[in-house]
Amino acid sequence: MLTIYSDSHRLHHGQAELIDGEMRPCFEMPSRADMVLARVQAVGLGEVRPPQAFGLEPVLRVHDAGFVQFLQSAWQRWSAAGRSHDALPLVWPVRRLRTDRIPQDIDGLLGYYAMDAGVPITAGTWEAVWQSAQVAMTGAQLLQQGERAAFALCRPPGHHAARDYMGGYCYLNNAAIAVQMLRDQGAERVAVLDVDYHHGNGTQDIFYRRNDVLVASIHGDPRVEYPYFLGYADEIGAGEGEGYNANFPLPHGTVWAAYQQALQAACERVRQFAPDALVVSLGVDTYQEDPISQFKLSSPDYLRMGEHIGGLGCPTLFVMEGGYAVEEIGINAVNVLQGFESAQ
Ligand code: OKP
Ligand code: ZN
Repeated sequence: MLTIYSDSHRLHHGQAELIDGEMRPCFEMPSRADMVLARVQAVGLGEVRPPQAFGLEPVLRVHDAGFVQFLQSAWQRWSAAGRSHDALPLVWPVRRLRTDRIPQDIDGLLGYYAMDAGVPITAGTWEAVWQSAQVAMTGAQLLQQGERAAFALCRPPGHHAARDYMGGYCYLNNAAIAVQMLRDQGAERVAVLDVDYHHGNGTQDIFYRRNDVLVASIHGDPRVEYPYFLGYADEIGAGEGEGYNANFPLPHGTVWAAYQQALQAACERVRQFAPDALVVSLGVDTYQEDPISQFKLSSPDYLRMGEHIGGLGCPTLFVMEGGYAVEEIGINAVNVLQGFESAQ
């Protein structure tokens, strides 16, 4: 399987995130992607290629132009305000506050375009975010050119980012951009299977009213887990998209036996949809040692996960999302890819 990777991810390295009431070093760090790349090379998964340049147009097929402009200019605005540490939002428009007026000041803009404080913006963030999206688009093009599978080693991740907001370490929704590109290049139906521990609220939101893209997600129950405000089982899509969103929330402590049942059900939905292509939002923060997550999968379980996905027999683009147990992130992610290949 081909891997697409860019060193540019290193340009994004937030200093700190707000967690448990403290500013602590960001869990979403450059060594995550380095470890995954090292494992891809150690097992000889296949060739590693740099991304191609697709420009802004495919990004704007998914994201709001004002939001993208904000991302591009946020660091400049922040540093023009005399600040040198990471940019972070600190006020959000909750119920009955106005969202029909976009603030002009950088602090207002950060709050307007963010869902949480998990999205530090640094001098190099935009370039890393941009290249991460190009990595995903390159993967989509490979599928379109006839590859059976590809691995987009994206960093930063994307599935919490929606049309016009960032959040949860995510800025642009790499998987959604890849899905839209596949659609625009002729795939009639595209399915997303999101196996990251956290609900992919951004991806769900982007495709919620559409019947050409099925989104299925297995994740920690939002009653007790981030992102808290989306990811319930009764979110089934709306309008034309009714029946084309499927959530499988699972409790803290979930082990493989229960996870596998949800995975089987999600795969069944994908099979019924008969997609021309599948995009897997591949987070491995379901791992038992993950420092911010509460599922209990072991490293061999990821081989089984890959086998289930491979059993769908669908052209598949894997897009890297979360996974914060840095020592094992490479083993776990590449186990999914090798399990997938073994089932082909
Ligand atoms: C990004 B991805 C944990 C706080 C979680 C944000 C998590 C973002 C995860 N107590 N803060 O889905 O892996
Ligand atoms: Zn996650």
